[in-house]
Amino acid sequence: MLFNPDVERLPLPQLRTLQNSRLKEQVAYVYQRVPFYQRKFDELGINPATFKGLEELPKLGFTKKADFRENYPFGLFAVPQNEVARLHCSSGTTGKATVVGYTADDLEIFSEVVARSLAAAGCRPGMKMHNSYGYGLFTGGIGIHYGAEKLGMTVIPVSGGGTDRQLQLLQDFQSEVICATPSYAQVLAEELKRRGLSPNTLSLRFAVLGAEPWSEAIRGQVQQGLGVEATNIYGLSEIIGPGVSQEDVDERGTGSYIWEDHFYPEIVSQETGEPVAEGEMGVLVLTTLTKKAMPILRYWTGDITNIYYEHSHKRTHVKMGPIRGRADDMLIIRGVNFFHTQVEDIISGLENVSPYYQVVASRRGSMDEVEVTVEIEEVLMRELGLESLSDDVVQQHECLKTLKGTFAKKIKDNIGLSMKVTLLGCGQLPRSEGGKLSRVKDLRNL
Ligand code: ADP
Ligand code: K
Repeated sequence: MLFNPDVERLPLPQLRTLQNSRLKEQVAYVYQRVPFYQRKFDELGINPATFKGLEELPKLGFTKKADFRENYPFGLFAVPQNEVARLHCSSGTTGKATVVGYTADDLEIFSEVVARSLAAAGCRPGMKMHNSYGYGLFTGGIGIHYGAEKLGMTVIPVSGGGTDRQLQLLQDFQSEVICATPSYAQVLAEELKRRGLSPNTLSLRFAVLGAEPWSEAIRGQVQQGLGVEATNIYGLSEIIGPGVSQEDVDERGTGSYIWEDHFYPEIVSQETGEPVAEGEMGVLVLTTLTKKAMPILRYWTGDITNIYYEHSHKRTHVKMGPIRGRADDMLIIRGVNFFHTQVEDIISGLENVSPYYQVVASRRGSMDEVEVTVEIEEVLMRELGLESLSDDVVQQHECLKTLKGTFAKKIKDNIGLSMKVTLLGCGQLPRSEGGKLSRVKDLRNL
């Protein structure tokens, strides 16, 4: 089901025309109303009256996280405070929290794009939505909530944490849909299994997962563990919140549609800031085409991905691949750049290891070191009669020694770096408590 088929299937030439006129309007609007953009455009010699639209977009420079911090709290707003219907803050994954604001019309757009996303994820009017995203200042919980209502769902605003209660509610209310971070969905799946309960005791059919990078391995675990079809939802507070892009349930693994009538995407080189060719990896840069309280032009998301068109599919809008990591999250180890998701890819190809892992970068002398810790599957642990693992125990078991060696070699071959590999027993790595799980620790500059 398409929530807004006219727009979601708008032929590309018409979509471009729409984007172009919206962009020109937006540029004139921010020039008039936001001193930050007025100064910027003056410096860059941009005249909104003669601005040509999309073809000149790259001339506008970037808006970065630091610009939000410097204009904290309301400096980037384009409307007087009494026209702001709601404020949110980003989680501040990197640095100080960012304040964002919405007019009543902006909130309508927010609900519209979330409703489109949920419909693409398989949700239908009348289905019950168990919303495990955190409610409060973050955009996740409330953003999903209103979008689900707009679609006509029954929303259960559970928020994050309290795994016991979550499972109880899932059983008692028999919700068809769950929204959560992928790491928390993993926790719920695992807990269900630990209790010896089959996913058939629940009525879940769809899971909508986002707010942090995740992999096909995690998708597999959640789908199997909760008995769902799991899709990706992507978004960020600076642009609107969740619902900037969404994977279609029938097109899983082929990327997430960006609702480009509202959010214009570009991919630029992380080093030069220049646009790259379609399909190539780089930093995702987003421009809001319709937002009024806090319009943002060319926001440097820091998220590394690619965008491409797949003309054979259900919608005309462009797709983005999974987020490969963050530009500022990239680790440079002994001159080699890498993302923890590369380690994740290797793990997903290994047998007998769980999708839980941790990457820790540290420094001994002037030497950067990386330690990768993975968990051994419960089945193998049971076969070996082991409760937990330590290095000594690993040395006593040929199959664990081999597994460790294979993993280390794959890392070396694929990433070009030697890393220390540690094997732990199932359940020995920390789990998400409802929020985000940090799988990477960089201890080098502490
Ligand atoms: P929150 O952290 O509360 O979700 P933010 O706006 O602070 O909200 O976070 C936005 C960032 O979260 C994005 O820039 C991206 O790095 C990450 N993110 C959001 N959704 C996804 C997703 N589906 N896959 C990967 N990363 C995501
Ligand atoms: K996030």
